[in-house]
Amino acid sequence: MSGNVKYEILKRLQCAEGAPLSGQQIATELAISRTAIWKHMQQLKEEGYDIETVHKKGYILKQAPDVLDPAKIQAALQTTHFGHVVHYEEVLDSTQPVAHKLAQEGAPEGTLVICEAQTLGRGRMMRPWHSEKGKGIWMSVILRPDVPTHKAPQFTLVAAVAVARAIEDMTNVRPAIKWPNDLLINGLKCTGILTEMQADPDGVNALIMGIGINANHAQTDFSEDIQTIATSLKIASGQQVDRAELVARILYYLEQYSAIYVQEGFLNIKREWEAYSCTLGNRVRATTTRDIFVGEAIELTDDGVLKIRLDNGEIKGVYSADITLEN
Ligand code: BT5
Repeated sequence: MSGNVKYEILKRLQCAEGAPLSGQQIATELAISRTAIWKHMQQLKEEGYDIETVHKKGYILKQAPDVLDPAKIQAALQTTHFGHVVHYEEVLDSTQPVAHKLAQEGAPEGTLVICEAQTLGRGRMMRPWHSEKGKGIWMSVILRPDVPTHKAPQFTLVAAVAVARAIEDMTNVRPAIKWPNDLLINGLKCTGILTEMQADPDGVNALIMGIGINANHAQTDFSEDIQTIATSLKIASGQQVDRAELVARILYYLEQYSAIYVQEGFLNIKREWEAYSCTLGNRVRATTTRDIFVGEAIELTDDGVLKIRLDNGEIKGVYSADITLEN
């Protein structure tokens, strides 16, 4: 069925919130026949949507399958432009290069690239990112903020706050942000963020915001090398997460917070970031490409730099590092 009609039907079924929706009404609104609507409903059922037909009243959406279908994501969207263009594939090497290419070709801000599985998902410094099929959210979003290049790393912090709020809304579990790019629950990693940049001499041309979330994994779904460091939202909340709805929520907050950042600067984002942080006030080990610093994380500066007070009292500013919490 055409993505557009599917989206229009799903949106109406969702908005009806369990009340029967008349086939005639949808048919009139979409200017197609009732038979066509009936066929679309059959197709949705085949795709796993539990739709009840109530005689003479219409259709009720009882349950939607946990799929990252663009029509399902878009039916749940509450954004002005984020997520309005979606590039979906079942399997990709990685969503990042696809988003890079689309950005180079002029894709608009808020374009989403998403898939069910990545075969070559990557973290920072090309470290592998495990992207189990059908269990997680593996997505890249194109942002086009009008900012100079040195501001780009702060968008990792913007995204961390956006994703943390979306997760909290959807699961009632409050993740902690570990500077700069991890979300943890009970000390275990449920989300990693990777911000990459396309720049020209005038500043940022595009940011490719990669977000990986372990959503519905059981502990045994994680491969051996991350068994002891990873968790999922399902493990933490005890409940299956509707991934498409979570994606829509993330896009909502990403749109909000990136606009706040561009209009008002980092300060308001920083306050929210601090409230989620499990880094500040703690003893940390920061491994940068050059040094290892051990001490207390005392401050996030307005530039997004983490300040660490070493045991000898010296204060170091760290732009990017791997952080281990020491207590
Ligand atoms: C990150 O890197 O945490 C950024 C991860 C970004 C992934 C998204 S998915 C969509 C988009 N497309 C991509 O190809 N990437 C982005 P980093 O801080 O370098 O952490 C990487 C480390 O996390 C690895 O070395 C493992 O130890 C660990 N790790 C790998 N997969 C994991 C997973 N699924 N859950 C928890 N930890 C994992």
